[in-house]
Amino acid sequence: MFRAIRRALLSVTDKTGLVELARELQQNYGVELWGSGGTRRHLEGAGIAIRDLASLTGFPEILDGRVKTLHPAIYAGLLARRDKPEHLAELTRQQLPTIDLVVCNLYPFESVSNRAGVTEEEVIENIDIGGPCLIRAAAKNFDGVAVLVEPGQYQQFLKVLAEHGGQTPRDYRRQLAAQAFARIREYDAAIAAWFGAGESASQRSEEVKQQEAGRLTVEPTPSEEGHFPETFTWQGRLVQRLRYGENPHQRAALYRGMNGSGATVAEAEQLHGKELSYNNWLDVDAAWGAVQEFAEPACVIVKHNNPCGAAVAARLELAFRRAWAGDALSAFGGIIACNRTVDVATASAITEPSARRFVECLIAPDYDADALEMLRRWKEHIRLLRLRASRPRAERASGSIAAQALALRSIDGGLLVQTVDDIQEESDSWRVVTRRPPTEAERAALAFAWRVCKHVKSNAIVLARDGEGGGWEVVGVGAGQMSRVDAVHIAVRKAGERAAGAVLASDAFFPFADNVEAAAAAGVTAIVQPGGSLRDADSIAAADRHGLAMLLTGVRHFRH
Ligand code: 93A
Repeated sequence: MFRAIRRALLSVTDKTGLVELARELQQNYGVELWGSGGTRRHLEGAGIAIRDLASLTGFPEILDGRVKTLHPAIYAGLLARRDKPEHLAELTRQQLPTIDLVVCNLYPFESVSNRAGVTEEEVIENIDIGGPCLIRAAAKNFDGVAVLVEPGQYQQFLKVLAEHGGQTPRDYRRQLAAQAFARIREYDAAIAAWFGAGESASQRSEEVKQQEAGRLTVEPTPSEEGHFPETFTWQGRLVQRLRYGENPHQRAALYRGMNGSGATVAEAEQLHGKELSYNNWLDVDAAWGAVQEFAEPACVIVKHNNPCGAAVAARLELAFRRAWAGDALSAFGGIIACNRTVDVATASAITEPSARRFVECLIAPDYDADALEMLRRWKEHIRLLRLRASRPRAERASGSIAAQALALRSIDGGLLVQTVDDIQEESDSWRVVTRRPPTEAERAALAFAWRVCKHVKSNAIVLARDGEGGGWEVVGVGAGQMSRVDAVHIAVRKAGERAAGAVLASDAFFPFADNVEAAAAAGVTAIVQPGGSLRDADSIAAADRHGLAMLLTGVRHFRH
């Protein structure tokens, strides 16, 4: 059955898209709007007429807003059955209106309770009582009432209204009710989890715990090493409803694996700044993974999931300066990861006014108090993250899949699961294949370039060289190219004059000698690559012709 919307009750914490929705409801369909305090003020501020619920209930909001909408006058209008004349007659007797639409999203319990340093009182105050009641009442009575529980639903709702002359079909309202109850279940689960319900860990089997940690459930027997089980379950807990996904029209959320080790990126503590976006999380993950490659003070700057700068130096400040200088144009608006406590010297370098830097996020194991203060004062929005420990290396010796960290990615209708790319490599065992062996300095620079290259999307080429006063730095990156030689050309162009005397790392073998020719023409002196091409001999001959040193790793680092 189709139903028109004459009266709507609006009560939302997340005001995204509210003005547009309210305006369209009012102007196109003549809907009468009623709102709770903050929602009403927000709409009035945008010049939209909306009635005060107090004029319906005859009761003001009390107890600091703990009681705003909890009133029989509202619930009668929501719960009255439209198909029962007695119900409607009763409303008339009591002089109460029916309410046909509820737009309500809840206090942000999930994000507040996950915030670092939050107090118990703050968490408790963010348990929404009235909102879930409104939503449940509207959803129960979906036969007559429509309910929207998040801004992502508004557009489709307006489309449905437009298609049906301002009415909603029953099956659509039923669908909305299902979404509403699912949202309530999710919200209540987060609250119950915070209170510790169902957390009697000692009672749970090891198998269940592993499952919850996002690990495989089966401990393979020796004969089955490398075996993946028949079913795979990953469970996570909502950390953050993201404002949107990769693009504003996509919806998104971040989940954290159950029983986290405290050392994963999803568990990083945010100390300052705006909420991280979907793309921020991806880039923070990429930057953190890359900087963990290094034992010495190191800094990696990521843009669009690829390192654009990286450096290792005696001090973090120098590493930062060199990482930034590696490609200052690309670094603007980037994500910075450090593997040392951010000190005042580093914070001063990041914030120095003459450099006019713009940084989206910074992640580090910690911050000195003054450095943190300096960064906070520098930019209101810069997202500062702390992740004290890095993920422990997989226990390779056991060879068991269950003991290793896994990387999960989705494809249409499926999940791809692999162990993470954390093979231990010793550059000493790389094979020299050219007449000229690398110098010690070249070998060290190659080892640095190779580690960065592992974190660059394929086809990946990294040019690096030693820094003044020690350490190494990236001078050019060619990332995500469909042909390897294009990646070489891009890395060389990025490096400019600094390509001469640099070393080159390639994440996979050279299919043709043109890569080596291009590198040699730019002045590259040494190359590291996995080897394994049918035409390795051609590449090696080209290197010999130009006096380059070449090392083969026997290990490939594709990153797709
Ligand atoms: O504190 S409450 O649990 N008590 C209520 O009666 C109530 N009614 C709606 N919170 C209540 N709400 C919530 O207030 C809604 O779920 C919404 O998130 C928020 C909107 O408040 P305002 O319109 O004042 O910004």
